[in-house]
Amino acid sequence: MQTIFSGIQPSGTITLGNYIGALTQFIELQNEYNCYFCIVDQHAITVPQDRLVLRQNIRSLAALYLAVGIDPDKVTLFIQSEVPAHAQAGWMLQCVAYIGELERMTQFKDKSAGKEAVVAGLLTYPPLMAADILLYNTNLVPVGEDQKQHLELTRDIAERFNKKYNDIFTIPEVRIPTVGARIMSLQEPTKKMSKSDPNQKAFISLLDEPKQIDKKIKSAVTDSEGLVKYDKENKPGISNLISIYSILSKKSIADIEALYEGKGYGEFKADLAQVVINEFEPIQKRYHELMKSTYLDEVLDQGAAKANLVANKMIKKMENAMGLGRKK
Ligand code: ATP
Ligand code: LTN
Repeated sequence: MQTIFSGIQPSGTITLGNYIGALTQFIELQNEYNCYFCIVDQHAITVPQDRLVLRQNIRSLAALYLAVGIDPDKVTLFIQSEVPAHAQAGWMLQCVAYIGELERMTQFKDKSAGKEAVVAGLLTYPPLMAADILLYNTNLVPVGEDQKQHLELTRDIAERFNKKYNDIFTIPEVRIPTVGARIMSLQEPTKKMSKSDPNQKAFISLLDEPKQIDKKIKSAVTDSEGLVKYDKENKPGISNLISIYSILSKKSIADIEALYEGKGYGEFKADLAQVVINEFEPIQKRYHELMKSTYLDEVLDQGAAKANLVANKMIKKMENAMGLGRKK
């Protein structure tokens, strides 16, 4: 059976973008692959976090993974910082990665732009991500479009290590969904929807109340044409909303355009809000039950135990390949 690894940062509450771009893929794949899904809290601290909020977001993300349908009997769900091998392998891979290639990463450029003091972790984020993936002999990494560049770098780092030291890493492939790989911000539809966007109106979170969802969709930026027509170049706002509608309702874009012919954005937006609310309602119900239970901790303990076992084997191989410590 082939192995899958993917991670989500507990940098806020997951958004409709994370749900469509990442989580729905995970649910589909868990039946056919040996899956590792990780709450990458060490990645989240590359930008400032409040410690109590971070703790809350970690737990909440774990509950949301389960609430959307991730089955802990099928997958290994764990918290990155509870598996020290990630930081250990991350360091070794920092000694393989070049500063030049790290500086070229768009995520680094975006997140460091305009900042006076940029922490080193923001630059060295990709070797840690490569460590996450390479520790588990991963074959496939399901992610949204924005992570493609990081995956290419992971492959380069793995190939470089294999050539320079010893051929121990599986070279992973990226898996990007054909639709919904890049859900856009509701306020700036040329920018991706992001859970850490300071503008709350720019994203829909999985835990938003029906009223908030309705309000956010109604105030989503569109255009003055009033035509429900998909045209990504010239009408990015309405096109983004049509994509969301299409993915969640499983109706084709053409069917949606036909359905709203001669009708304005108001009616379309009200219906879309209902589609999103209906999708989230059962998830939110399960989420609140899980947050109260001790089951969540059992799942995370078991996940960390399994991940530690597998990852430590790879650490030994890496240390042997590089000549660290004594032969084990
Ligand atoms: P942050 O705002 O902290 O950078 P984020 O919302 O961009 O967070 P991540 O935790 O970095 O989310 O990403 C988790 C997964 O969701 C990744 O696979 C990523 O590619 C995917 N993803 C993130 N944003 C979107 C989006 N707007 N559309 C589709 N997929 C997305
Ligand atoms: N960089 C990713 C989060 C992430 C990840 C991973 C994704 C960290 N480690 C390993 C896939 C595999 C992000 O910002 N979305």
